[in-house]
Formats: sequence, C-alpha cells, structure tokens
Amino acid sequence: MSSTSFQFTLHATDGAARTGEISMPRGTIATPAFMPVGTGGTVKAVYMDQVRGAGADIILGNTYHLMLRPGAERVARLGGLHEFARWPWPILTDSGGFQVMSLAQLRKLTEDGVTFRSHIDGSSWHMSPERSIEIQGLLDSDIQMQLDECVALPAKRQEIERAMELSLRWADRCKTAFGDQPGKAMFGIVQGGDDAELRIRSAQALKALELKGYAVGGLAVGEPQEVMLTMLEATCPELPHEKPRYLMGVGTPDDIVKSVARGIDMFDCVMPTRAGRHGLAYTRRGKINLRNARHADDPRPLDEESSCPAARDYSRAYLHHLIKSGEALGGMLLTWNNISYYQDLMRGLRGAIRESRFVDHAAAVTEGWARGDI
Ligand code: PRF
Repeated sequence: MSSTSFQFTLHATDGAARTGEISMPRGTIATPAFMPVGTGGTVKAVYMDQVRGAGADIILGNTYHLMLRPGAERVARLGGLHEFARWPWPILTDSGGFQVMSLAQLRKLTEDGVTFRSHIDGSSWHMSPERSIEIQGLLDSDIQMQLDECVALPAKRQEIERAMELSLRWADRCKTAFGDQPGKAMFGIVQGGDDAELRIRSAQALKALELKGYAVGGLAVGEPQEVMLTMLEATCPELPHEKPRYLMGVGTPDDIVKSVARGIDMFDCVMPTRAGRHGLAYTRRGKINLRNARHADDPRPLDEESSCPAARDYSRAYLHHLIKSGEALGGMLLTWNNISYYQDLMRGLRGAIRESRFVDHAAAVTEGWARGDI
C-alpha cells in the first residue's frame, strides 16, 4: 500500500541481505530494487508501460539533463516530470554533480557549488546545493539526492578526503533546502573513495543528519569489483539499519547480487538500457551479443521461460537481423528484454531473502550465467 508519508519497512533479512518496501504517496517500491535510468524524461527505446510491466516500481531521472533541456521551470509549468513523461509512480532524481563532472565542459567547483558549460550548446550554468534541490522540487521528484562530489579512482587520499568533506557540508545545506516534506525524501551520499576510514567517517556524519535514506556514491568509478565490495563491507554497517541504502550507478547483475549480499537495497545503472541499444541481451544464461554472426540462422528465442515477450517470441536470427540492419526495433526489443531481466533478477533476490535461501539462490544465479546456453 502507498502512504501519505515516506516509510521504509524491512520484511526480512538473510545474512546482511535485506528485503522490504518503501512506501510513499506515488507508490510502493519493493526492495532490493533496480531503477531503470530515464535520464532525460524517457527510459530510452521503451514505453513506460513496458517499464512498468517488467516490474519497475521507480525510475531515475537526471537533474543535469532536464535543467539544460527542456528546463526545470518548463517541466514544472507542464505539471512536473511524472505528468510530462507519463510515469505516475515514484521517481528518484540524481542531483547533477556527477553528471556535470562526467559530461559538462569548463567545470569549476567551489564551496558554493559547480559552474559549468552545457554539453549541448555551451551555455553557462551554476548549480549550488540549494539550486539542485530547487530543481529536483520543480521536477516534483519523490526521492531527491544531495549535491555531492564524486572523485574518479585512482585518486590521492587528500583529494578523496577534500571531496568527501565538501559533500558532507553540501549534505547539510541540501537538508536545510529540502526542509520537511513528509511524502518525499532527500538522501545523503557517502563518499570516501577506496579508503575505508574516510567511508566510515562520511557514513557516520551523514547518519547524524538523520536523513530518510543513504546512498553510497563514488564507487564503480574505475576500481576493481573487490575494492567496491570491501568499501560496502566498511560502509553498510555504519548506516542505520532501518533506512534504505542505495548504491549509485551499479551495475552488472553480478555486482548487484554481491552488493545485495552486503546490505544494499537500491540500484540504478544505464547498463541494461545502453547494452540493449548496442545489441547485447542479458539472460539467465549470461550475455548474448546479437551482433555475432553465429545467431544468423538460430531460430531459438533468447529465453523461452522469460517473463518478457521480447525474450520468448522472437528468434535470435530475427534479433540479429534487426541489429545488423540498424533497425530501431532491435534496440527496442533488447532494451525491453534487459529491463525485464534486471527486474526478474531483483524479484528472485527478494524472494530468496524472504525465504532465507539467499546464498543458495545467489550461487544458482551465478551458475546459470557461467553455464551459458550454446
Ligand atoms: N554521486 C552521484 N551520482 C552518481 C554517483 C555519485 O557518486 C555515481 C558513482 N557510481 C553514479 N551516479 N550524485
């Protein structure tokens, strides 16, 4: 059931893995959850009906892209992002800092925020923590993220520490700017690079702010998976047990299973959508590259047991043909398949945690990828 306020309820735990639900006015989010990425007000190459039908409870939008085009004030005048994009269920928006650092030109970071030029038309912009929250409010985002600074790894400890402390000061300013909105949430973001001590300091300081949820940022930015998992092992125990934990921008199915095992509740990543547009299908038996000529005569579907028509009803030969011909439908079907695969993966993890068989289930899922099907 949805509710008039933001509430997180844990239903079961199995080791460090947890399952529960976030309940808020626009809907309920079953966790562990995967949020398809809808950067500019669209989950690329699929209809919102397909995203919903696959089982997504929440999608992600980007402050950076939407402020530049079509503009936050315009989206607000048009009724907010849910109405604009025709997705009435919860939306989480990233704050913009990460995208500024990866996409914008002539970036300048100061205590007050970040100044940059648009990657679209070169126009000049400034974003402070307060303006990021204001924009996320204009979009009418349900879960808003603090402005933070994410440092790419490897980096010097001094640089990681400076960015982590700046992010903490910005968390405080975002909390004030967000104020008291019972049906919505503002999440803080743990930074601290690959340094466990800095991660712990960041998590403890954010915990003291008593936010409604916490993200782990600054990971999957060039470090090996093992380092990411070690950072989760250091960070998660420092975060309040009764609040949701979101690992930003992660990841592969394997990253997700291993992060759920360490106590993460929410994920987002462009991987299923971007890979789909590039001819890559995720299945229970691993990844299939439909560009490969070995599929040209293969009448089999991607996975006859999938919940998704794209996986059941079309031959690999046809999908190969679409991708090789540059047909839009190829990317559309594979995106649909991949979003469905990720949602099925999360549903399976939730069921396994609820029934205290997470370790066996995770091993079976991993075994399936390794087995392959050809
Ligand atoms: N901060 C924000 N968004 C993000 C990240 C971060 O550190 C990452 C890192 N994986 C992805 N998206 N605000």
